[in-house]
Amino acid sequence: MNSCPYFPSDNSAVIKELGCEVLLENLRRMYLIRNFETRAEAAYLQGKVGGFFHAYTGQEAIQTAVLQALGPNNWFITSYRCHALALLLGATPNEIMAEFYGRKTGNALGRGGSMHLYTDRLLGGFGIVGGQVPIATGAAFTIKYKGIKGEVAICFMGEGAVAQGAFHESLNQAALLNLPCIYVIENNHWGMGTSVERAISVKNIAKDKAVGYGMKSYTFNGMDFFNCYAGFLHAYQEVLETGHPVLIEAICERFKGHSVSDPGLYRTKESTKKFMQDDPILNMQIALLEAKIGDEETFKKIDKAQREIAVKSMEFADASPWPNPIELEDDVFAP
Ligand SMILES: Cc1ncc(C[n+]2csc(CCOP(=O)(O)OP(=O)(O)O)c2C)c(N)n1
Repeated sequence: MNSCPYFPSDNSAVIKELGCEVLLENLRRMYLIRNFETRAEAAYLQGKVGGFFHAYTGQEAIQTAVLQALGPNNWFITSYRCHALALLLGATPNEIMAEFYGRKTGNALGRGGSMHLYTDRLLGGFGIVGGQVPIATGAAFTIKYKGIKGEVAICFMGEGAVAQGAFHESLNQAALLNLPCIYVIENNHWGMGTSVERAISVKNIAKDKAVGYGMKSYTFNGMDFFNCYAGFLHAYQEVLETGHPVLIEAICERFKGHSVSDPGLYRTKESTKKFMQDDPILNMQIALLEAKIGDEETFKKIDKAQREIAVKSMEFADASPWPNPIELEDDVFAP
């Protein structure tokens, strides 16, 4: 088990800094992600969605906090678990759901499916474990090479990616060349059905790995929006100031199976029930109630409105046309 202390943060300072409206907007975003994933998974089970499907359910606090701390004007990249990041970066629920359904109105014109979503700042979701890490390093190189100020590249990956050679080469190069990159390991303890203890040789992943690259590292509570926000803001300001990359580990739980087809037999029902009590959305609501921001009624309304958006996106996708097979090779650059 990871024994690294979390980045020190203070809820009341974050509440004071962000204020009521911004905090409720972040809660809304988390509810949108949760509801969207739930409905999309239902659509998958109805046979409407082809290919793979990996929900971000349970991990919402991390990327929501990142967007609040960094703003959208940076370069983002992640693994196949990419629905939340696309939503946070402005891809509409309609276009994402239509992509899942393989429709022409989809985010990638119905050609990519659930693992390959894009926005003008999201360089994609990637199906090859660790495949996104060198690309993030390249984006950080571009920022430095062009002398762009006030931007970083931020790369999300699961803890499984840490064992890949691409991770090692990328972090070594980023540290060597002083590239403004934030590498984020979302440690949800499982790479498909393999536990982190069986896959990674060190316990405190960010702390123990970062030493080998001469990088700073931080460990966040990935189930806590406030801790993630304070930590990511600190790391962002540090990278902007120093130009040096950092390695972050956000410890979290994925509430669903690895993908929709994973029954999760490697975890007991009791352990799943237990860790699901540490829910990032409920955690945020408790903190907001303590600060006298919103009430149960407000939260219910937010949840319902996001549910309706998700349901509407299913209707939109259902009513959308299929792509024309003749256009299949348009925009394909490789021979
Ligand atoms: C190079 C490579 N090896 C194996 C796979 C098969 N695979 C897909 S997801 C996965 C687990 C990755 O787990 P992790 O990086 O912890 O991310 P998480 O799914 O937990 O977000 C594996 C082994 C793959 N896609 N790419």
